[in-house]
Amino acid sequence: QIGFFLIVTALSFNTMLNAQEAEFSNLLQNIDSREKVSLNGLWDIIIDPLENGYYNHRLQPKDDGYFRNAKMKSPSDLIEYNFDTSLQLMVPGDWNTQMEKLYYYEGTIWYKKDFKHTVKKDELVYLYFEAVNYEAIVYLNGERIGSHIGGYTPFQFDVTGKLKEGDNFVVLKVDNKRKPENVPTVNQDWWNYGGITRAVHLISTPVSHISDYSIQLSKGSTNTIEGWVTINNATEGETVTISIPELKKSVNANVQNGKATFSITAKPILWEPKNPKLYEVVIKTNTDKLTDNIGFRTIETKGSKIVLNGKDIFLKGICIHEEAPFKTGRVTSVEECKILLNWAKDLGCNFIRLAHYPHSETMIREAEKMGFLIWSEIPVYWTIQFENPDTYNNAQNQLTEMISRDKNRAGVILWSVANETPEGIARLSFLTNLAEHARKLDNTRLITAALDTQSQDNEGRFIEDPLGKAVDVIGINNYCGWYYGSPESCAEIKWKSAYNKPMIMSEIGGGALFGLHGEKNERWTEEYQADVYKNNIEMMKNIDFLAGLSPWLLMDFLSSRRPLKRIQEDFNRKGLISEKGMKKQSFFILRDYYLKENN
Ligand code: GCB
Repeated sequence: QIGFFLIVTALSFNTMLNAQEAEFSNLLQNIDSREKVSLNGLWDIIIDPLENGYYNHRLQPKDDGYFRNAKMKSPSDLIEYNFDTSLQLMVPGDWNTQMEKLYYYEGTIWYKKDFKHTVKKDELVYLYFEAVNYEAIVYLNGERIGSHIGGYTPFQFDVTGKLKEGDNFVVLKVDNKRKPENVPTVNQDWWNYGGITRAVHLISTPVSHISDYSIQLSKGSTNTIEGWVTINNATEGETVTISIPELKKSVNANVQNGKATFSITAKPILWEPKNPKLYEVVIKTNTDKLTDNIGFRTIETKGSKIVLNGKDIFLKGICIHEEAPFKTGRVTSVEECKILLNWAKDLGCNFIRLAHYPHSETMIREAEKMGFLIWSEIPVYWTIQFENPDTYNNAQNQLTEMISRDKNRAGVILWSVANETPEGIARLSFLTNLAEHARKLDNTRLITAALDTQSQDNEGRFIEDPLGKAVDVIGINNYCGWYYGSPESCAEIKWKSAYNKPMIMSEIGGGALFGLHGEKNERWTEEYQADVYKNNIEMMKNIDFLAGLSPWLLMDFLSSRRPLKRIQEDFNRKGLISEKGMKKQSFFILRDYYLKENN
């Protein structure tokens, strides 16, 4: 009976979710091509663990909270906060690594920034946040303008008419408390960096402006570029021109109901790792003009192969967290992205798995320019509340925002909907719905998920998780030699799959402290880790449906699950490179393997 109830609940949940429309969020595209003012730099902050600036003593939201940014007017005034004499934090940046006392802090911090603005007629202004972890409530000049949930995707508010001539201030209540219903949930193996972790901008556009677009080769074709452009405040029937000067192509399309669709016959040089060709694409309306650099390529699967531009490709990859080299904390600069990516290049990679959440747009764009194929993921990680509709909506929203932002990036070939989720009816329906949602938004890329549910029998490991049905490419996380088995035992393991689909070994690995040496059976030594890699590489050679590999991971990273003193010191040590940039032995073992694979 309980089983029946579960099935009925899962089915009705399923129907409810299917009823939803797949729509983009109208997130401004290619913000670097827009006129914008940066709100980065030092922000005044108030640390507020009890949320005193939000609730009164009856725990009701109050209307004279810290967002009012009140100032004393007479000596007798009682105002128990003052942003102008407060602490300060750098934006973009996590708070944990900027102030010792915030290292473990999870809760609310108020941020305030003063700025000057000149009001111009005939323009719209958006307040754009590249990411805030986790929940943000945003106030402009003391008034609430909106909120956002999810720590790794961008969001924006139209603030036209709310900005004043001259002095303005923006206040954010940022809360990174972990909650069971959140995505990710309460446990995760990476640091819960709080704060305004990515850049903030004021972006101006003409009143009638290009709000979104999608421009790619149509699925399976190498000579038809198709897409659409949406216009905010469009005139019905107006013309949008899309041109690709290098290809000597230009088409006009008419706007109907705010959207123009088009198709261009062309034979572009295809984007690929060895030649990551990008074309300048210009989109023009009567009032607006945007330029983007776009690559064209096809990606599909054939049986157990991943096929790029009609040719089989083996993905030589590595997993990367968005953690800054040398100083730890969140990556905040293009230079830090480049260091990580150059290490991946040095390793011989053509592929990166950006774990376990959408990385910054800068990271994606730099990776694309360098020719990396990219796996991009939302933080549906471990055991989230699969039966909770709010949790589903949150995950779906993060997926929509990720695809919204990066749908024009040729480098991105895989959208991942989950990592290491436990089998079950509610989870299957949750993730199948996410996969369907991603396909409705973008039918040109492949859908994947990293699974750790493979079963084991005398002959080896067997992939039969029913989620395999919902994805195009199966990711497998498997820690032979670390969480189970000795390293030597791995080489012999045989793999079978119930699906005729490509499999990427999306994680393998083991920990080592850089500079710690010993016998290969001594945990935490570089020799032990190297042995894990050698034997796993042998295992890999026996998997005929293996289409790629992305070991765990490029660089050691902070995680509160890793307390072992003198070894971990809060770092997950499975990096091939230490957090200080030192390469461990296993880096060179993996590199040798990749250099011998010659595609
Ligand atoms: C995993 C997770 C990853 C962890 C890793 C580990 O399977 O996907 O987030 O950090 O294992 O080190 O245990």
